[in-house]
Amino acid sequence: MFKKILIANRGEIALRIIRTCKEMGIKTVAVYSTADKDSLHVRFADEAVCIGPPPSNQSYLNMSAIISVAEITNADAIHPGYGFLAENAKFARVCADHNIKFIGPTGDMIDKMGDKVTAKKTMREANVPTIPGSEGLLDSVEHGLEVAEKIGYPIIIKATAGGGGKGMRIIRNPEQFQEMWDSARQESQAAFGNAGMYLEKFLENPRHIEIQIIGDQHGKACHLSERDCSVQRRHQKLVEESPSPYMTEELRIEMGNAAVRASKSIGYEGVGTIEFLVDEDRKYYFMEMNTRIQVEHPVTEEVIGYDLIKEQIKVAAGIEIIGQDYFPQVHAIECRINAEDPFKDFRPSPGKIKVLHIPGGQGVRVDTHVYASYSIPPNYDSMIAKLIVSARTRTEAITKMKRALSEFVIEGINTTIPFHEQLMENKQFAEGNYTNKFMETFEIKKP
Ligand code: MV4
Repeated sequence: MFKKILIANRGEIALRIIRTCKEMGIKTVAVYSTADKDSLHVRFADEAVCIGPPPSNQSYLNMSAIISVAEITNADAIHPGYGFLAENAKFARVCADHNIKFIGPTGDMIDKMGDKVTAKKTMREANVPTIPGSEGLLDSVEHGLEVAEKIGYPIIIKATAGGGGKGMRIIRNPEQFQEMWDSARQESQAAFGNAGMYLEKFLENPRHIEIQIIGDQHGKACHLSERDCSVQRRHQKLVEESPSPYMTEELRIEMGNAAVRASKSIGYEGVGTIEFLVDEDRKYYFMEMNTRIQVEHPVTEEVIGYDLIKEQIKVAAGIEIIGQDYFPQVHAIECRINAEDPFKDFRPSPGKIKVLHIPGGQGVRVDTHVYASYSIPPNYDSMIAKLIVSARTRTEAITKMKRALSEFVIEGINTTIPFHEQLMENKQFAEGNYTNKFMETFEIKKP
């Protein structure tokens, strides 16, 4: 087992990783930017080293500074958390070159899943359903028009280097093609340095349902059931839950097996997520794979009673998994609490937290790095807490979430708490009747 892990991240996930390391008897090293000098991850780690000024590209994305700290402090592994360097194949390779274990998959596995055309081809070969579309990259507008004609409009063009919504365009008729093509390519070139595009049939009303998987260094893999992440706004998840209200026992087994096939087909090592779109006929299609621990991992932890960070560290250390699949035992819901004003188009609201009260009680979990008098810096993402509840049934979980939200007090900044309170009262949400279009029509009432 590792003796000392460097955590190349900040905020709640850095704290989350430190907590598990403590329970495992592993020493921790925090790295931080000057904006985070008063952060809890700095205080709770055994050692902490400043790696640069507030901008991420000079601190949390600064590979040489992070590797230097790992060498100076004698860390034998680096946990990247999510975001920042978590899906950076070059960083995974640099770690390996320095004999530091990157807690996650190899650079080659990250590359394979990071390029969406390659990932889709890999999935087709593993017999995982994919959305009908182009075989590979499109080489011209003419080629795109030809494929679109064959599968029928509407279609969607996506950046092979993309993911999470960037470089995507929905095209409803051939007249729009050229214009959409040009703008999507331009956007992708600017964002990823790669203008490669592929094409798919556009699904109008899908759900975003993802399967958590874990694979070890011995070729074993299993799934840990699903999370429904359909409640999103501008490709930002707001609420996640498990089990999905749309799931059936048969579909869970099918999708779970498909996710395990996906994982095994690349000899995947680490925790990962296979994202699927599920249509109105409950047909499921591979969308993309995330090769990291995700923000919403606690939802899965609560329904199967399992510390995913601990398991992630164990497989990174070469320990074999049992290899049995896990099925939800309870219902869990997570609300992301962001420092944003939900009444002003979710615009960021950094600043000092003057008053803080964190909810508690049975089945209530809050993952956060904030405390009373803490100032939220404007430099990073706006998520400041995750409120996770678990109960025997979905109805009870919603009731518990309402109660926990009503106890949550954060003064000095605006947060998404009032949005979540309204969402929990929504009839469609209560019925589990929502798709990825839900937020387009959800109306937030001003107080
Ligand atoms: C799609 C789609 C419909 N049809 N692909 C959004 C982010 C990226 N991962 C892929 N996305 C989508 N791909 C086809 N063929 C709809 C979306 C999509 C979406 C998916 C899941 C959750 C929220 C979404 C919001 C808008 C679009």
